[in-house]
Amino acid sequence: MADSETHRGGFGTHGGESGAFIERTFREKIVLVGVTLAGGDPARTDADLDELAQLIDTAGADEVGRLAQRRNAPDPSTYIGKGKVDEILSVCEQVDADTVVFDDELSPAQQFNLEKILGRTAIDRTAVILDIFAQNASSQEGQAQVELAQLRYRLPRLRRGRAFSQQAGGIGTRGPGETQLEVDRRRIQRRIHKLEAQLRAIAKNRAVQSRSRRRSAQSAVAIVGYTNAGKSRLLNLLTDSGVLVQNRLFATLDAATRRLELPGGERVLLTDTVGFIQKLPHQLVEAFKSTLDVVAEADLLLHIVDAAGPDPDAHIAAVRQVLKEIGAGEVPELLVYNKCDLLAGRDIPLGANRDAILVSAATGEGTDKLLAAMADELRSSATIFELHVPYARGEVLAAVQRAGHVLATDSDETGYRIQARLDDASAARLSEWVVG
Ligand SMILES: Nc1nc2c(ncn2[C@@H]2O[C@H](COP(=O)(O)OP(=O)(O)OP(=O)(O)O)[C@@H](O)[C@H]2O)c(=O)[nH]1
Ligand SMILES: [Mg+2]
Repeated sequence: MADSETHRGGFGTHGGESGAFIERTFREKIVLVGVTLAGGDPARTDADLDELAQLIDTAGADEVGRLAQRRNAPDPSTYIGKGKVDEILSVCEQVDADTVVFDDELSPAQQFNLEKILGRTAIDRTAVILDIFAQNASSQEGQAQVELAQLRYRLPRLRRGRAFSQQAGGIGTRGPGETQLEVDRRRIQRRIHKLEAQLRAIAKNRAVQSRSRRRSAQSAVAIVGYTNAGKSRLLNLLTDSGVLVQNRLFATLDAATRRLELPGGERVLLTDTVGFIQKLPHQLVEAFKSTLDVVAEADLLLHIVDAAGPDPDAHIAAVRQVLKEIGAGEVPELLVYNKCDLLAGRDIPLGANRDAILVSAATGEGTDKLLAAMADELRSSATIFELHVPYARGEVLAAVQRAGHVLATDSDETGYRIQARLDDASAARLSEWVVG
């Protein structure tokens, strides 16, 4: 049995104050653990662990071993089976690991039990991603968003006897009959409320700015995609900017907006955004919601895919999942395969996406086609139609809502009058109901 006193817990004595789950003063040795649940594919689990290794590296630590298990369902108390926990313990002892990282989110109880048995920090992918975000946040808003996400993750994981803060005295110290745990919870709650208020104020300010942009009638285009797909480099190329580009995950946390003129003279506002990933922690999605509003409110998305990446289709699916979560599932999207210069002779793994545009932000190849496609798309998606749908045809109303963006709905004696922005194909399908 390892001596639990020689290793800090993920939420132990150091966890609270520094905010980091992985130590930064030296490179921690980390064992990765993945589970393939019923119906899952072990090859997928292995690919996920490769990505987790990349996350660990970005967070400043080294993978020294990995274990995978197939299970029908997670074990409620230790996530993996008891036998596997013992196996992890012996691997950890062999390689003198500091921390064990699970690829899926652990419940607070699972985490507690695992740390007790393993005698070392046990954390999950979420904690690693939170760490990276914390390292990369530079703006006041980004820092507040990351801290909020961290505290919401930490709150249910606070433990008795493991102080969140060592500070004593002053406001917020323990009242009569109050345990240290209660004091810590209350302190975190207060901090959460303060951050929420701060973020609301920043978002309100931004909403005022974006309304004034709207009045200038420029189209808004947002660059979205998996982390490290080349979004920032493409923004730099298209707009001659100097946004930070790095071969690291989550280099960009703050949205950057630049003006861009399309070949036909149309002016658009192009915004680079935070990258997405599979199993993106919901705490982060929540905390970044106001920043991600630019995506939900955009007229068009450039969905950037790393053509040379390990599994473009899985990345596309993960990005679309997050887009749905942030209310941007219906925004028209141009699929753009980037880094085509790296494929040298190999086929581009387009799969079902034959219409995708191929570019290289490194060589500039394909960007003229991209600009032309953006102009086309904006023109077609900007057409506003008026439709008249009889009351009895509720399914047509639903079809309009699915097909486009409803701007206004009114009603008369016979039915609904709807103003909607539709693309050409949808307008053709609904032509029977179009009146103007
Ligand atoms: N060879 C090649 N490398 C590229 C291309 N586009 C981007 N890269 C490289 O890919 C890495 C990531 O690029 P970024 O532009 O920072 O990627 P991002 O999508 O903004 O990433 P995050 O902000 O971290 O989500 C950098 O090392 C870039 O130089 C490309 O077309 N070809
Ligand atoms: Mg970026």
